[in-house]
Amino acid sequence: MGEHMERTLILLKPDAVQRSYVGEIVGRFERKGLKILGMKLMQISPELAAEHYGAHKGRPFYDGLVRFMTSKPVVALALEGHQAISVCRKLMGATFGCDAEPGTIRGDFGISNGFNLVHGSDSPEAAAKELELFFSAGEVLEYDRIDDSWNAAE
Ligand code: DAT
Ligand code: MG
Repeated sequence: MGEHMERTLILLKPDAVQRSYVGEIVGRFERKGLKILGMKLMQISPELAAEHYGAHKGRPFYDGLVRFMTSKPVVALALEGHQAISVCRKLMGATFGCDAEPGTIRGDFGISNGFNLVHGSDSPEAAAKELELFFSAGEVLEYDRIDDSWNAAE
């Protein structure tokens, strides 16, 4: 990976899948220039949800968040790109749909606080931990893409 290349874990939450926004949301990340290294539809177990959201344990919204995230399938994405973590967070928008700016995923498609369509890692440390939680080694592929050079930092 180049100097400023990063990887991040994105989850299309159960509301995104139920509301048929998978293609639209994956397309936004893809068109921005992020490279899909891993992608799968999966059901999150209570144990995985607890590990993933461990930092929020004890918060008033925690139980509802785990119930929501385990209620229906999600799509997990491993994305790579120049400054991928902050770029993806910008594409996602503010946490609550009612605050998120139009033009962002949350700002365009949701109005709820809890049902906010997407998760994105918020630091390199979180990304490394989360990618390992959601993907096994063989599920994240390294490959050349024809437009890689156009999405480089230079
Ligand atoms: P983000 O997903 O933007 O990183 P976060 O990590 O602070 O936000 O919170 C994780 C998720 O928990 C968030 O996507 C939605 C839910 N959540 C956070 N605060 C909440 C609240 N006050 N009420 C309901 N849900 C909340
Ligand atoms: Mg977060």
